[in-house]
Amino acid sequence: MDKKAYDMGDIDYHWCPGCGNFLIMDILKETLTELDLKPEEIVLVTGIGQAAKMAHFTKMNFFNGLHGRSLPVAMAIKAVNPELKVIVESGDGCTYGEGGNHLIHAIRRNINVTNIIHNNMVFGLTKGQASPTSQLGYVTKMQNLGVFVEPFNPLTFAIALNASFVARAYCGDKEQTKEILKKAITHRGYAHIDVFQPCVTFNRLNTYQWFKENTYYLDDSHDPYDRVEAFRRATEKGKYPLGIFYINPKKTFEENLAAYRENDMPVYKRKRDLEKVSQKLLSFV
Ligand SMILES: Cc1ncc(C[n+]2csc(CCOP(=O)(O)OP(=O)(O)O)c2C)c(N)n1
Ligand code: SF4
Ligand SMILES: [Mg+2]
Repeated sequence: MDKKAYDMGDIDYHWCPGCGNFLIMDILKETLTELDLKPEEIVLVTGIGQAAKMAHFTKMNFFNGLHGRSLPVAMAIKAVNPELKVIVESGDGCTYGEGGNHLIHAIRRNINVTNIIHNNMVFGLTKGQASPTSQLGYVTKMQNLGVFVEPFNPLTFAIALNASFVARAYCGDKEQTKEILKKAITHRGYAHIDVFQPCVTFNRLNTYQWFKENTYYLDDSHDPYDRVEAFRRATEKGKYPLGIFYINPKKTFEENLAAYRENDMPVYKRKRDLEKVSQKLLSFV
């Protein structure tokens, strides 16, 4: 596979110069190239926001949905065609704010998708309001006395829901993020990757330098199959650990669906007797 296969060619990228979204896009393209996944084998499902625009800037199947509503779309795609590799991708506001309820149930159902959250700790597209992950005391034009709500912790949240795969990365570290993404994309089941991403225009607190100085990597002594330990690491005060916190192999949503219990042929490929289906539907009226 050639990385250029995911390029849109000569297009305008509606992101600010220096935005961390460029790095995430590049890392994702390289990860997919190294995994030898063809653009036609992938569907990128996004919500609304700066992060979500990535669907317009990469060459692969995509669905750019409503704010916070990417996961139900991803679930429907997997239900109809489990053979597709579905990557969900959006911002911290879209995923943890507007889409919070969908997130709970996508994790519980264990839909076999990779969920990449560009966590810039701000609402970028709408010009810099606080998001669920903004830090305490963070001052914006809207929160002019500083944020007084404790930030949402996506990792403890996902581990508490017994998610199948939970990780955190920083887009300034290309090789490490690529390795985490490779493991997440090849993982069978819901994989949650919160990716720290500087917003150079609206977040002057959590800068490239800040992320560098305030993160470190989990080492080999961390056992990702130990849920209590994963939870403990995700609640650490001070510097933020990066890496794979938790892995919990279990049956996926698709495997649990009645349609796939005895037949793994994607539903969309199956022949339907439309007469029979409509008779059955009419019998409910
Ligand atoms: C239901 C709904 N609420 C609010 C909005 C307005 N809105 C669009 S993008 C956005 C914030 C996006 O922030 P985030 O998801 O963190 O993405 P970023 O732009 O930071 O990448 C908001 C509030 C909307 N489009 N739909
Ligand atoms: S406003 Fe922030 S998140 Fe949006 S493109 Fe600019 S730097 Fe990136
Ligand atoms: Mg954001």
